[in-house]
Amino acid sequence: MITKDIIEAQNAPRAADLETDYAALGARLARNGIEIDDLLARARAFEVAVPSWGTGTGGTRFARFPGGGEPANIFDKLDDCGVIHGLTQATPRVSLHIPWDKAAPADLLAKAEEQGLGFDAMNSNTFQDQPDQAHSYKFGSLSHVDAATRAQAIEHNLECIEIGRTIGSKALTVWIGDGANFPGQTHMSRQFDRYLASMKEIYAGLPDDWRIFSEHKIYEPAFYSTVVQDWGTSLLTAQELGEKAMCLVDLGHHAPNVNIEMIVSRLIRAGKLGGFHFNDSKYGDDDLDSGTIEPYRLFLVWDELVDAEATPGLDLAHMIDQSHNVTDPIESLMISAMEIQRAFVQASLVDRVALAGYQEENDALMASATLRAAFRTDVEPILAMARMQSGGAIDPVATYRASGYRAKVSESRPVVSGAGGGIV
Ligand SMILES: [Mn+2]
Repeated sequence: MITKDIIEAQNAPRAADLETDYAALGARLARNGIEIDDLLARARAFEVAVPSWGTGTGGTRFARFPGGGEPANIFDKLDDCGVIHGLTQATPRVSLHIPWDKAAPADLLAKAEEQGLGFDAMNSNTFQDQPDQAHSYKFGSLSHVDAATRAQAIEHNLECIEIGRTIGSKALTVWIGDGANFPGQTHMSRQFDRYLASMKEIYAGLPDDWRIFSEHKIYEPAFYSTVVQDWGTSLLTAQELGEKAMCLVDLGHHAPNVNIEMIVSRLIRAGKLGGFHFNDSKYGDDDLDSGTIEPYRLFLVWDELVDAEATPGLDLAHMIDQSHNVTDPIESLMISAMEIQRAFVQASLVDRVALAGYQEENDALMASATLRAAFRTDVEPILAMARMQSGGAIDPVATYRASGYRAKVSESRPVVSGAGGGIV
């Protein structure tokens, strides 16, 4: 939808400045013994998945304010994801959510191929009721007191695996909203036992080359206790299920100020980190674009991920998971992909030999300064060069706006009602 001609026309007036900036940064890095082309190669190889549902406007419990030209179905969403990847060259895979994205597998594969995309982890949904389901999830799903409700939730997850198998996915992410709103409402231990028993049935349905990700979240929709509320519960789950079960850390699913980079480190140490969901927050949850509030924290998470990248068996699935309320979702997802990529490249700049030396000498000041020296480096020329060389846009947002994509799709996509709360 955004042709090579448009991208090239937008890149042309920016290319000379980019070459100048890239050469200047290369000379500066060379003085520190860093070869800029190595970082360029890393930037070009970087990938983060996009959630299909992120292409629509989110909302809060109070309202949703849809934009024009919102995707009406999974095929529109894949078109939008194709735009995001086409311009950033950083998001070649899309994570589907069932039942929102249910469609004939052959049609999904054909549309993905048309857009040059593949499929990432599947996401199940037992946190809301569907019109045709027999049992309500109002009081829980995989941990519900009623066996028939649990069976229905298990069956749904197994169906997600089946759909995923047909489109080349290799993982299932399970997040449940189960919990309690009042002290005494549930027996916390028995509720967790029921959850584990259900997860074991899902685990038994995993193909050999698949993994299951357990995603924790501190609160909401349950406001007193949540069954999988923290990384400890998630680790217990993954350890009890078996080697194909891993923990997935979502940046926004923690209390304010929690040291999330340390959680990453601990889960890597346990051999149980499966992936990461990127977003940002000022107070809680995952409603803001990656890197908008605490870019240094994003960098510190990546510092742990890069530090551990040579760990045997470490195979991480990274995805953007955020809600867009006041921006064009395509623009937010492109900006976020680039911010995540930026933190990855900055973390790749850390002088790990020097850092290890300062740590051995208990030189706290220089150890900290070593991290900040990498974080302060403006790596934008590397990111822009990576995009250009891969066929993307030097300036994705400017190119997207110049293309008139949103106005064009607004002509064919139906206007969406803003009534009611949104999916966040
Ligand atoms: Mn998430």
